[in-house]
Amino acid sequence: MKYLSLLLLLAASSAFAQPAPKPYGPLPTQGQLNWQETGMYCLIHWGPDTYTDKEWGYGDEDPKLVNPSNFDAMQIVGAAKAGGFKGIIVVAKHHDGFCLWPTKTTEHNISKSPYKNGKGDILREYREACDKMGMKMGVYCSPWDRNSALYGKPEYVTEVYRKQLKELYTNYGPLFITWHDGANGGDGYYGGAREVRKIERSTYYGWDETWGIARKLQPNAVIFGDVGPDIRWVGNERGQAGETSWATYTPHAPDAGKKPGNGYVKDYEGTEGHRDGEFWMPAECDVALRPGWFYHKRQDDSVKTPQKLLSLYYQSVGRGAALDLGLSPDRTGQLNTNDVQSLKQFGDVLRRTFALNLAKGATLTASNTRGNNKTKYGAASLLVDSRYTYWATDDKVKTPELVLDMHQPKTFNIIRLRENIKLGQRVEEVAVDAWQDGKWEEIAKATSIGGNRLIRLQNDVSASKVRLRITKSPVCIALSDFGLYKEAKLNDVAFLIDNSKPPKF
Ligand code: FUL
Repeated sequence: MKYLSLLLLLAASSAFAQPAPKPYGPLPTQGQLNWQETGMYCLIHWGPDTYTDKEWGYGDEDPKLVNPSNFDAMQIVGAAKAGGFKGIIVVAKHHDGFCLWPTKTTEHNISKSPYKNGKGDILREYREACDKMGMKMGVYCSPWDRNSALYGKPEYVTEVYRKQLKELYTNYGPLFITWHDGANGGDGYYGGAREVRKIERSTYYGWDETWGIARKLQPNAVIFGDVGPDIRWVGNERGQAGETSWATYTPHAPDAGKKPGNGYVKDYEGTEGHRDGEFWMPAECDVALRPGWFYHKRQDDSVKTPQKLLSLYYQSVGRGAALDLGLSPDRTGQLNTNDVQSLKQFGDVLRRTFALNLAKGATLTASNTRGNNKTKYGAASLLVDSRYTYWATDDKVKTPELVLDMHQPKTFNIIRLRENIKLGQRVEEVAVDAWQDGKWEEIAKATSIGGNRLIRLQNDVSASKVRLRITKSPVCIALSDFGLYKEAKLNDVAFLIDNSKPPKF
């Protein structure tokens, strides 16, 4: 008896002594982890272009044009929330230079419009709506400014652009992202000069210093730019990350060497990222709900359908990237009902689909558990709703297997896998099998697991046993999630909406 307790004690202490797996490659910052959990947000374009029916204003638009009859931030933010989005990015200034907040840096702002007799502040209204609805907020302030007479001179950067960012970072509460687009320089009004002004994209804005302002004033915000430094552009505006998409990336700015910088970049490499990338810099997929980023009446019938949004969701969020969906309020200052309806149906399908993980309650048998310590590293963590509890294997075990016995047949068509990315992106390839007619049949394969990987099967699979095989990983695994889901049918959702009965979960 004495020996038995001693043995048990030894076994337990050696198991607990087993250190956590060593992190692999570049790791996310806290801001990047928050961003990964945010997953989906909307980018809201509204301003002079809404009234001139353009996509890029020249910079000479009369502020009086911006005169919404019924601007309603709650309607817009509420529609985004109903779509399952967790935050919004407000385009506070687009290339035309018009500022939606009463900035001290230029006269070309909302206080010169008739809106609220010059006392309006669109940013403040969005902030209040976000707070009321539990939504996150971010800002987009275009570096290119076709209105400013100073654009092209160093003073534009020091006296206008950076001061605008300071105002936005100081007066509108905590921001989760600051978004810096890559369209830079060209013809414009420029205070009446009406000429072409070219700048050196990678050096003109002094990005290191400019981003330093965000780091100081909004330490939890991530910075999005063509090539980071925190979040990279996916390289297209179709909302699609690569089938293989690494969170790691090495930007190619020739002047800045390998340092992240908003300079020249091989955009197309943003789609897949780099397996051996030097930085943790996952992709954001931006795509508009309509053909354009701004509202155009003629596009009222071209709003992306919930089905289309769903496939974009799997091609962005499902590949470890984020979905940044463009919304375009109209001239009244609200979203068109077609947009609202599509968002709502999309959100309902997502909520209903992911409400139930069919793998819950399964008996799990793993081929290996780190230090045999099931409490700390056991596969049961995969079914716990946390992105950071995880199943880990011994250092030398890089291709383990896991069998899930669900005890009765379950029908699914979505498989979800996530790694504990606090330990880096480790797993390169996996395969999933289903027990069919007395044998294992491969039903799916996937690459680059990372923070989120959704596999949408062509057909439903019914099985009582499922097997996960990690087929390629340079190091031992640290997997945090395994889920099986059955996608809700859009028709069911539409039916519920028609009857004004929100689905119950
Ligand atoms: C681009 C801009 O040129 C477009 O107008 C839009 O704002 C898009 C989201 O970013 O760089």
